[in-house]
Amino acid sequence: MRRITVFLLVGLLTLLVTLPLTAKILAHADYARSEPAADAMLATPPTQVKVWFTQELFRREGENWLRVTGPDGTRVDLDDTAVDDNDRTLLVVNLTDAQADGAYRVEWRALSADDGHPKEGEFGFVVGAESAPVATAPAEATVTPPSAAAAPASSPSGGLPCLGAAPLAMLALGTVLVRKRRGN
Ligand SMILES: [Cu+2]
Repeated sequence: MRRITVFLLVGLLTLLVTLPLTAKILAHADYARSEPAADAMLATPPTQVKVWFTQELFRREGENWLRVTGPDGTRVDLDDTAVDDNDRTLLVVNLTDAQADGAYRVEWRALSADDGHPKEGEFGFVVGAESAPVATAPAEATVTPPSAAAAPASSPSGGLPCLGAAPLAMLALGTVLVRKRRGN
C-alpha cells in the first residue's frame, strides 16, 4: 500500500512537470504582428496585408485566410490569401486598388502546423489622417472542434497556452488510479 502511494505521488509529480511542456508544444498559432500593425493609422491605403503568427501554419487549402473589409463593410481583399513560400508563419493577402478612407477590419484564421488546431481573430487599422480612431483592440476566438468541446477557452489576450492534452492526461491518470484501487 505504501509503495502504491509513492508510485502515485511520482506519477502526479511527473504529470505536473510535463503538462506545461505539453501545453507549450500544443499552443495554437496566434497573431504575432502584422503589416499594417493592429490599430495603425495610415495616410494611404495598403496594397496588401501581412500577418505573422507565433507558429508555422499547416498548408491546406481553405484553412488559413485573411479577410479584409473596408469602412462600408465590403470585402477589399482579392481573396488570394497564401502562406508565404519562405516563411510558414506568414499569411499574405492582396487588396483591391480602390480603397476609401476609414476603418478597416482584418479577420484571420490560422491552422497550426504544430498541433493542427485552428484559431481565429481580428484586428483593425485606419486609413486617412482625418479618420477618427476606432476601438479595434486585437480580438481572438478559439475555434472549438466538436471533439474538444470541453477544452478550456482562450483568454481575451490569447495569452493562455492551449491545454488540449490536459483532459486526456487527466483521464489517463484517473484510469491508473482506478486500476490501482481495484488491484487492492
Ligand atoms: Cu492548439
